[in-house]
Amino acid sequence: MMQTHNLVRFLALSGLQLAAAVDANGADALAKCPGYKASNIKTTGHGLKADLHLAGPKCNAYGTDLDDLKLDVTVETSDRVHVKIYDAAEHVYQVPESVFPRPKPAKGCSTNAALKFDYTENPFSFRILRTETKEVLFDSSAAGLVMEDQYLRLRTHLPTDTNLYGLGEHSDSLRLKTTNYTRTLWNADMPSIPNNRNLYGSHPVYIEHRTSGSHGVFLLSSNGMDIFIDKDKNGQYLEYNILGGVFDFYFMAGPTPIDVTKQYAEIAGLPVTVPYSGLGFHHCRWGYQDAFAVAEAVYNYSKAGIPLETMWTDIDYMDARAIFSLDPQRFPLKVMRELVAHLHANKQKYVVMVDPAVAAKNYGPYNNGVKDDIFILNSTKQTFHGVVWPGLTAYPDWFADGVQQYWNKEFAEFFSPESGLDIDFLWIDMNEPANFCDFPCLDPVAAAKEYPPPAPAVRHPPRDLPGWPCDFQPPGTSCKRVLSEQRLSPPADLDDEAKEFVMVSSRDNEAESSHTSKKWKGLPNRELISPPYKIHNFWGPLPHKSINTSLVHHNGLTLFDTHNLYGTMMSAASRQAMLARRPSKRPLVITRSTFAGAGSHVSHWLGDNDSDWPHYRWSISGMLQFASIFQVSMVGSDVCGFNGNTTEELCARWSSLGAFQPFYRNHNAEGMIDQEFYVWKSVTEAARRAIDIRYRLLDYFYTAMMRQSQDGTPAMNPMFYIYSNDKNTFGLDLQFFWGPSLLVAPVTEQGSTSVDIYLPDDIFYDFYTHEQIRGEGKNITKRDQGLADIPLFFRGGVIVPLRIKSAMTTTDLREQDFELVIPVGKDGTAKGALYLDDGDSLKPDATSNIEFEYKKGQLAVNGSFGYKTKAKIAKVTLLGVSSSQSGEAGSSGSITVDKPLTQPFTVQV
Ligand code: MIG
Repeated sequence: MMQTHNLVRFLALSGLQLAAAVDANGADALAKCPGYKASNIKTTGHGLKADLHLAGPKCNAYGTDLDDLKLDVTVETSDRVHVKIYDAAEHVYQVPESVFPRPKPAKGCSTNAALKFDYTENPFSFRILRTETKEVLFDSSAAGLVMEDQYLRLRTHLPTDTNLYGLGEHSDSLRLKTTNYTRTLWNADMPSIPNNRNLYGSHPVYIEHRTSGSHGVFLLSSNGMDIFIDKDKNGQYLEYNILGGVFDFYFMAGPTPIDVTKQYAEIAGLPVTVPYSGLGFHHCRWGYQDAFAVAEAVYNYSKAGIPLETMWTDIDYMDARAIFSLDPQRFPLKVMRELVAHLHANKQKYVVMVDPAVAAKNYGPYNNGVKDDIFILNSTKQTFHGVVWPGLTAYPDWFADGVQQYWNKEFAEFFSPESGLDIDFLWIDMNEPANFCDFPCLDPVAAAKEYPPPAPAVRHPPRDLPGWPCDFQPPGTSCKRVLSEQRLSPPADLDDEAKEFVMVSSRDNEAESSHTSKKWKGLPNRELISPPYKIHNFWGPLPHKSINTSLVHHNGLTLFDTHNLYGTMMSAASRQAMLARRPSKRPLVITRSTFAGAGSHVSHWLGDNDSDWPHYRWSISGMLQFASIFQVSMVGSDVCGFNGNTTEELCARWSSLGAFQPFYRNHNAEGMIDQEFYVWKSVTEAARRAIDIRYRLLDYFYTAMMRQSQDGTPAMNPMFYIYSNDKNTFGLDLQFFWGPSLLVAPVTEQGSTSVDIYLPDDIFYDFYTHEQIRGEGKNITKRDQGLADIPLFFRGGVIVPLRIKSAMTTTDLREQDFELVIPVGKDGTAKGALYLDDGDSLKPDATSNIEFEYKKGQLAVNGSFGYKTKAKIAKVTLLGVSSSQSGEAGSSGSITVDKPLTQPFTVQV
């Protein structure tokens, strides 16, 4: 198997690589680096400008020292300072504005700035302080500044064992280790997502949380880097070691972790809105042999009474693994159209995978790409070839002129509702970009020989598919199979104009400077394959398992500089291609590779985990880093585990935990035992119960997700986001808040039926029994948690709207009435919100923003009520009501009401 083969190779390579990273010559030279001296210092209305020149002879530790630098400090908002150090000529690579639009500074804010910039002239270093308390948050004097063409170093002092979060993508603890810990950012196809390694995405942002407050630091750089977090005789530090680019820092003032998260959204963009139905349960697996196997799984889900919202198909559907093609025998077009039509008729959705790499063979998508000149070219201006699933492949160059039109056109054709595969959402993979042709990949044609692997035979014997229309049955079954020509009437709304539609981003995408200009294009004469400084890339050489870093984009940038952007650029292009087919609908695009800001285009799943207990636990910190820190709000792990065989117990536990990830999808690797939720009785039971709870709470969670898309308030909360003064919460990453109220604390150990749960000093209510539990800043133990149980608690003070009954699809769910649960807080009050719209319009024309407030026995419902729904509030349940209300301290009570969600009202409860 692929995975085992990869693993052996990794180990060999990473050993080599680690040795190389501690390059004695470079390290010696580094000690002699001169640092910089600031001159020509000018304060400006909103900051400061200066020149930086080397303060002594060049050290040329891992490249050539740059001499003529500029320092540019801008107080951009009252909470944000931008510090940029770059070459005066501006030839050094910077992340293109088309990929990462820069935030606009607010006007007139420097007077009340929460952060202050301070500096030392010679040797130059700078500090960021909290204006009010003078507390130093960042101090670059911990080591001399080094800025070379192939290496940058900057080190900040930090308090000992401070609380750091972020710097992903990683599978480590949410709170980062502070001793001998390295985070490497270099996007990579990384089976089994091991700890302490670079994974699929790069997000060079961290939150530092102190009892005195939280702040954030974002380094806008797409170059490969190592971030060392360690301590020496001078104390704790964090050090950036970067392969190029400039120092482009944004400091965010907080002072709460949620503030930092919101401030980061102002820089990296707000996460895209997700369709309501996207929050339903998804099922996928790699290895369904034909369309009928897919249909069978859909049927079995419904037979088992497990609500399946969206069915997915992996690369199996492709003809010899070539994107934009269907296997004519196993997944023929007519059958696939029947499948999708049937799903749609049942209010279900369908998704398939698209990889970036296009099969280099005589077929439309390749021929068009060559003709349109949108593939990455090699040094002789021929199409560059690597090897992915279909064998020899070409890679779209997301910087090429016309690449968006090309991608739109292929999508419009292959995913045409009239004549193709009418998918609802999209899955994109392998966009690090991945390449099976091992570095140096001298003979891709030979390397492609093993690919594509032979397709499995069409399944025999034919079997009936109960629950599916007769004309969908596999050939040879008792049912007479007549495929109707056109089950779906062609949608009227997709006219030619719509096909041409290209979405204009709501943030200004400034056009790049002309292709001939050298601005930000990268310095010439660099070592683009094996630069002198070696980052701790798990795969060793930078291009290994990916494509050559010396390749040059159509606009002159090198892959060496842009490697970490590839997945996000594919994400943006794919979102636009989905919008071009359906301009008015919110796309849901799930990508593997990401860079900072990806959340403003797409959503993410955590990649190829293993079906084991550690990966089940790590799924929580993996999810929280994306949802709560990186502003990729929609994220989740492969439920039940991907690589390796899952177990009944693990799958049952994960089916419950997964229901409290934003993105909830069961996914499995090829060749592993089946793990559909209906395979085991206990898992069926666990999944049904978890989905029932998730769906009843879906509007509560949707409200939180929509809020995150509006103002950056995270829908998912690590414990320390809510209890930021309670030190005991800072390291917790096995329990978390799903939305503002619901505390989720799953059983985390194999064979266990109990879990210790930390309850801060606050009031909680058991979700199931409504029992009030006074948190005392210590652990409680929940026992007797069977395979279908997951401990859940309401947090006092947050009103939660629930649908009274769940349903088999989210479409039907939206018809159900609401119950309002009012878990009264410590101060005897509670507040909450409910957002309503049609669930899938890009720009809904009617919305409701309803606010609930409970005080002294009265519930007030106010806000705006633009969205028309028949669902009403039918029940109000008060938890923890005081003796004046019910005569019994701590008791709960429900009342029946009949209140339409069309206007404000108050009720006595
Ligand atoms: O080389 O498409 O992460 O979810 O099932 C493996 C097959 C390619 C990796 C994805 C995984 C997917 C698999 N893909």
